[in-house]
Amino acid sequence: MTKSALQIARAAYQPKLPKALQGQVKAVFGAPTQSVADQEEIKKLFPNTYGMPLITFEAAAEAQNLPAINVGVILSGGQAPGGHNVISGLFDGLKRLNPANRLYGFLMGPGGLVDHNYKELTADIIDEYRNTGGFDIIGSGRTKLEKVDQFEKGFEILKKLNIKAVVIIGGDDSNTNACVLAEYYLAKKYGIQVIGCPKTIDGDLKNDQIETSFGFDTAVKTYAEVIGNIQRDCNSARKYWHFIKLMGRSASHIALECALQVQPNICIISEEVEKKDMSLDDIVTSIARTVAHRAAQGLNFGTVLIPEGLIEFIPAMKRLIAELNDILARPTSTHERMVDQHSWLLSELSKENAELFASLPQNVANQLTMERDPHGNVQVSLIQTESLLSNMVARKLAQWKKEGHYTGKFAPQHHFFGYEGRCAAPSNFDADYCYSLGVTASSLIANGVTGYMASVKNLTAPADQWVAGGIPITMMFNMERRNGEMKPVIRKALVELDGKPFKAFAAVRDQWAKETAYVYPGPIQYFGPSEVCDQTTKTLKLEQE
Ligand code: FBP
Repeated sequence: MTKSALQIARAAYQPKLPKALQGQVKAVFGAPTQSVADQEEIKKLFPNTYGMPLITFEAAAEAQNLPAINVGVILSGGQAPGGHNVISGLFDGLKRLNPANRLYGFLMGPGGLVDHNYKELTADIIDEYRNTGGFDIIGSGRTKLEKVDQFEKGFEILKKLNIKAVVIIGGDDSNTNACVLAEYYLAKKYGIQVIGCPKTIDGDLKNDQIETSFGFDTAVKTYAEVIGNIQRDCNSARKYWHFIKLMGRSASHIALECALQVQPNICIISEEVEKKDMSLDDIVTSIARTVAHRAAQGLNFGTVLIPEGLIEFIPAMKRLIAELNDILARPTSTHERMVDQHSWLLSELSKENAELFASLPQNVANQLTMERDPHGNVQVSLIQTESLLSNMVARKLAQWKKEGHYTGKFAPQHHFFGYEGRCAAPSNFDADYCYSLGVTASSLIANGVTGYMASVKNLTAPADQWVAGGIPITMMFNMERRNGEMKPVIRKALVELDGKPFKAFAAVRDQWAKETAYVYPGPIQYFGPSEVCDQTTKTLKLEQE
């Protein structure tokens, strides 16, 4: 395989580890824990894994002398930079515990465990993937591990391969399911440990115990680089308004962090839109006002950052989507639907929803009615919010022009950044954090625990001062309604409007809207001065201040 010069040089990078993980490790067990809410219900659902203590790792003088074991690893959900380093850290940690330990990877996500697709990860394979982006070492998938027959199918192959522990690298749902699996195997006395690792570029798996999920750092730096380049282009040609949609499913952490890094003219935060009960027209009007204000200063250019999940946070759009879901799920003659679906839907919708539906550009109205997932829901991530907004802003400006309130030029460009950042070569932060998470997972396995998530804290300090340990997953649970049923889940972290990152943004955004205060972060640096290469995100810095 031909490799780039960076890949070759980067392969030799030795990730930094917390002091406690650099040699022999011992576990210090803290006091029993409780779930963040709904303690009684969660205790009942997890009688074997509830209340376990927090674990912190410290340097030890002596080795543990453990018998050889086999371990399995699974990558679950969307790619995030650093996944390969979690696996290489896990591999190195296991080999340090006992050179006869073996690691198996289940292929293409949790489905690999259920369908018995796996491969042994040997030193040669691991060496090919150190410090690289992507999940291609074993592939990933979105199969949910939640049913007893899947757990039993998994057990068959784990028993056959003599695997004593499985590490599941995933987001909030995958870690919730990891805990359900841990509880099941413990109740059945199958002797298999299950350990989770916090992954997702979305940054929404964080709480009092988990400071950040891995991958967020590299992904946002990659997007910020490209947005910075666009801003420089924009400030050079001075003729375009760039509407940039950013991945992140529901939470706006990615958009907010990019805004803090690049200082755009506008960044919409979905959580604020919901809190203020803003309508689509409110958002459009506020963008158009900024466009008009800049135009009056002769500045017919700018940048707008839009979080991927925005549509679902606009209360009126949410109501429209819910009604469309119901109408389209009804058995109706195909003839009625196909002849003039738009008029047919307008006649079926309630007055409020029909008005909103009629105001949408035709292509967006079509996306709302056609793109449905297997559960019958609109796939909001496929809606081109960036062109929806620019389209509606253009209409509003045209109206203002007619009325004599606006005289500028408005030429929009559209972008969507998501996949560009999910497999980027991990930044030093993600390379170090992920490798540390992997070694931490091996130490949790060595200590015989199950139902824990690997954790590394104190992340804004230099890596040797990071604190590694384990968090009982039940500690992060609360009960939430999912698909009509109350379920124990890890609470998804949305942008907090009283949190420091949002407040820092809100304090300066009016100035960024009027002036051209762009910052150009440039590409991630892997070699060079620490203040350039080892920066964490602004979100993490502000949150940990
Ligand atoms: P995870 O939550 O599984 O980490 O996935 C994150 C994500 O990249 C979201 O930002 C995005 O909405 C989604 O995955 C896209 O999914 P897919 O890869 O299936 O297109």
